[in-house]
Amino acid sequence: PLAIRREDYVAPAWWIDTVDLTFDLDPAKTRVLNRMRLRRNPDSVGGPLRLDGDELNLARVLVDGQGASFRMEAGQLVIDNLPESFELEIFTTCCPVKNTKLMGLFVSENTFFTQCEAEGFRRITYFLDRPDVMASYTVTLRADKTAYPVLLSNGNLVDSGDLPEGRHFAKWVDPFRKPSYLFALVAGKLVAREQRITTRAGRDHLLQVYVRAGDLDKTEHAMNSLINSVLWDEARFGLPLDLDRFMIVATSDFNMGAMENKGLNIFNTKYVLANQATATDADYSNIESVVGHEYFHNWSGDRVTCRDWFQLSLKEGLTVFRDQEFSMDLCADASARAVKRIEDVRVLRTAQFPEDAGPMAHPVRPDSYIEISNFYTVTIYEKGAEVVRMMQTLVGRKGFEAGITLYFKRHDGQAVTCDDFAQAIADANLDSDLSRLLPQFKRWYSQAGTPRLAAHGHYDADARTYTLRFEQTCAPTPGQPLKLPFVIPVNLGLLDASGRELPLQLDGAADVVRGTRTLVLTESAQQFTFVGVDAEPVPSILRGFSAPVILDFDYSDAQLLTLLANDPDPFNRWEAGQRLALRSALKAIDDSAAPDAPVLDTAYIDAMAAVLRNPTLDAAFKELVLTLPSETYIAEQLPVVDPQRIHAVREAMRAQLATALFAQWEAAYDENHDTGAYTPDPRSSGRRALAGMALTFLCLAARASGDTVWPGKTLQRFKDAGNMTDRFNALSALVASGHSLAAPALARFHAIFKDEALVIDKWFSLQAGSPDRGGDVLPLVKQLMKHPDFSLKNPNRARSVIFSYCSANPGAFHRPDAAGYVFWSERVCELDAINPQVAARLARSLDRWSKLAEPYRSAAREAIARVAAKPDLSKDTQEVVNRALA
Ligand code: B3K
Ligand code: ZN
Repeated sequence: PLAIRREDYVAPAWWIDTVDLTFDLDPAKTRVLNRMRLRRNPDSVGGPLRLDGDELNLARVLVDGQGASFRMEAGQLVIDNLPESFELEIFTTCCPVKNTKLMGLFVSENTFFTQCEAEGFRRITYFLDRPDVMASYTVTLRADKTAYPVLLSNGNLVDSGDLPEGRHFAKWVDPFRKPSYLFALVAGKLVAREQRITTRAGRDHLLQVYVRAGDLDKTEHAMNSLINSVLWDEARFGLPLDLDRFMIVATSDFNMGAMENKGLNIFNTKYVLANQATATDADYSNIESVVGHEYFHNWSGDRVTCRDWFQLSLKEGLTVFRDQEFSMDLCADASARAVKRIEDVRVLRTAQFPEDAGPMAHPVRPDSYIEISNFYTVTIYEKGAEVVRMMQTLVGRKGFEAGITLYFKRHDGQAVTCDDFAQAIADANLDSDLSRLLPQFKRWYSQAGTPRLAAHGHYDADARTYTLRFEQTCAPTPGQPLKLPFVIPVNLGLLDASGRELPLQLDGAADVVRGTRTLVLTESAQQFTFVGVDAEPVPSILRGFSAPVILDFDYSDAQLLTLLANDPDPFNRWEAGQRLALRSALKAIDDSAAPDAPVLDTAYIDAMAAVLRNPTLDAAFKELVLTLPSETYIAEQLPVVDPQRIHAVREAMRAQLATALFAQWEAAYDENHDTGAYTPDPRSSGRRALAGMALTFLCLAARASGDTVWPGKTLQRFKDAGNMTDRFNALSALVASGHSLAAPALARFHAIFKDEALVIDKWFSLQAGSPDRGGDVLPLVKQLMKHPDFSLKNPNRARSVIFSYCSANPGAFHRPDAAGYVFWSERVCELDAINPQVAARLARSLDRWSKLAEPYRSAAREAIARVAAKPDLSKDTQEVVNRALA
């Protein structure tokens, strides 16, 4: 397959002004009548009309009402010799019930849904299926009234009524021009939770959340999240809801989380449905983020969209940043905000940093792709959000809001580029560092790879100065051997030895800052000298994770303990604990001479005990501090990775924490397990998280000591729990400790929730992700795939078993006998024939194969090569495995 390159962008030869679609919906054969008005783009190089199409049956093409001659070329419908402007009518059919790719028009549980981003609209009709072609849509849906009572599309319902033979119709008009990827329709038996709201601008809106009839009692949280999103975007950025009616519809068959179709967001049920009996605190919080995310796209994506798919982060990075800010602003206090920030950074460092160091590394604005679906990545989304966040750091919160206002004023209704975005933020802040450094700042868009920032401190007692020297480097990535220096905002504070914040005065500058100061790095090497420093300070560098870089600083253990105990910046306080744990882990992994020696030293254990006992710290923060760096994160720090060794060392650390802190875990459980009537707010969910962690460690300790009290209590907790969070945490504690009570608890859990698909996903995923003991997880996973509830066709279910094993359970997946890799290659091939997007995502779980130690490395390579050799592999999976082997 051919690579598409960013440099090759050319404006479309034709514009489509209006689209009038009529659907006769039938699962086996849906008829689509597409009538469009087109005109030549005078600013283009010209050429024939080339319309994209995929798996369509073409019946008729009329130009201005006359049969027209056309040809098919590489799947495109090509028409020559067209007038300057004309009406084009195309009649096609497609087969939604056979659409297992879930792109275009598909059927899920007898309901029609669409997914068009990025290139799914061409599976519905022939079209200029590219985001810079924006048209006005009128859509008429016709279907059997009993089977499909609800008929939805974008915009406003302008007409509806009955048709002969038990059929009916609905006609929708979208008041906004949009690219084809934002088109949507839904038809089926659904019910809606409805809410009318009046916004501060004084406009009335109808909000609706559509679900299957039995799920209405799980829509309150999604609705509240939607209301909060509408109010927040208006209050924080002055961006109002621009539609009379805003709809969310849930489907259980969906490739990703959700989709921001104009006025008709379609969601994976996982990010809509929640009540306290079926959803965990994490589910509640994800629903809030995803509902917010899709709603915020209404401006950052829909009103202003991408010129081409290389600009994907224009809408995704910005919208992730917006949903992060939304969740942060909903937090009641600074501690909850810090917890949210730590969680976001953890995702970035455990998923995006490895991507940036692996075969799929690409810039936030990529230069080429074979299949765009492969580029809905943590780099485009999460790193893209960090790039936007750095802009905010450089221009300040108010300046950033002014930049956003200018961006939407300048580009409303347009399809634009990442350059246009950065330019607008800079132009609204002409005397900022961002404006001064804009071309260099934009290297964050063009250069892939995670920069490494090495810092060295030098204290001069005679001069009473402290000098910090920074050196930045960035390793080569595919196609980019050499990198130029980035603009790196470094938030910094200095503490004295007792942990008090020092005033910061830069040499030669008059101003003194108390607390955090932002240093802006631009050179490969740079130094900053602080004056009036009475004793060697402890530097707190990169507070709040002010830039997506790897910071190397040769902290002493004592300095890290000082930061852990005192840093007023909660992010760096947490980070100090992570560094200490990581240091011990790396030392133990290296030290094969003493495989059974304790990994964690007394100072660390004492510090953790102090954190657990500290009455001024929130439970949520304690839970994060006590969570050891993940196996994936530890692996990233090593040049050669032995996954079994990492797993063994991390498990030993957990066993040590369990036993050494037994009394503290008991206290933590006693103090936090009763959270009263269920609410998913950060404070009480933090307490549930810490109580859950305590149970896990208490059961682990029981495993070592033979104690039966805590496993028994845990089982009782599992039975009595008043909400899914407590119930699932108790179940996980039994499973994670490998206790014999886990089996009956799992059986009971299945029996209670057999009709709740999302809970059954948790049941599968917990087992496939359970800690390996002597290679027992792979046989279990194979067993689970034979369970009557398992299905490869449902992406959530496939992910709950296969991804939980291959991507989230390294200690079980990387087997010396290579059976994990064989299993992986078989599943990738099987899935590829059903759903290439899901297969290609799974294919990425071996991204980091070349770092593996033998025998893993050769076996993994062999497995990837086996996938690559499969005939008829989708271009999605081909791109992933070929890059892995390159
Ligand atoms: N924009 C969609 C993602 C579409 C993925 C297509 N393969 C969801 C989101 O980011 O909000
Ligand atoms: Zn998005």
